[in-house]
Amino acid sequence: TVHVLPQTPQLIALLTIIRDQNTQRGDFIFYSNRIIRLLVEEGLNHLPVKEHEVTTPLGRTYAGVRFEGKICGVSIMRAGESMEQGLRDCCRSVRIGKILIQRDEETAQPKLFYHKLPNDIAERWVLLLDPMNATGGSASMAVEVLKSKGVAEERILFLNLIASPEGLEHFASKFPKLRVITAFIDEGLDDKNYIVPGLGDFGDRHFG
Ligand code: HSX
Ligand code: HSX
Repeated sequence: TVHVLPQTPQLIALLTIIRDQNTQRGDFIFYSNRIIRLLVEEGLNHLPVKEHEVTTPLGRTYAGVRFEGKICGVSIMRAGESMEQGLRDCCRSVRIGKILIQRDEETAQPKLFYHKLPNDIAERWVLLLDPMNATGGSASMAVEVLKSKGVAEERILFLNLIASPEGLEHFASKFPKLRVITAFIDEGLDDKNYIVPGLGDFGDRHFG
């Protein structure tokens, strides 16, 4: 299932800055981090909480909730690494796994090079991080890696900034129980399988 962040004027303003070809790296990082924070908070909203009561300084009780599960971020290198700080800003000592997948720009086919994941990952909620979901090929390869480590589809939340309709369809048909949280769904893909209007290569704009 796909959850799109509320299209508030604030979010659209942030997206406008990072899509602008004249935005320089410092601003690109700062403003994309603000969107990433929103994605992480929205992702956390999808995790189950238990009832939890506290006493306030006024001696009154408050019947609240708390999250008791364990989570793990998994970034798809290189662009996904740009989302790690935003995750850490919300979850201070979160574990982070890495999957290195590179898309062949001639064929748009993803290739898996490396992965390193915490060994108890199957017991965790996984926040999969990649800012762009174009054909969906790279992210679905990452999901296959996670599934091979025993992570259930319903425990994976894929956080991404810009998705194409093609990428989302690919995901929905292959992994119906997986949740995708995206900030924006773009028009589609160009003949090189780049998202349009998009923002260019996220990894290049963030890392140089
Ligand atoms: C970009 O290509 C993104 O960060 C993803 O890792 C990938 C998206 O392309 P696709 O595999 O969805 O077509 O570097
Ligand atoms: C891209 O995926 C290019 O092929 C890059 O070499 C690879 C990783 O890019 P990024 O994650 O740094 O954007 O499509």
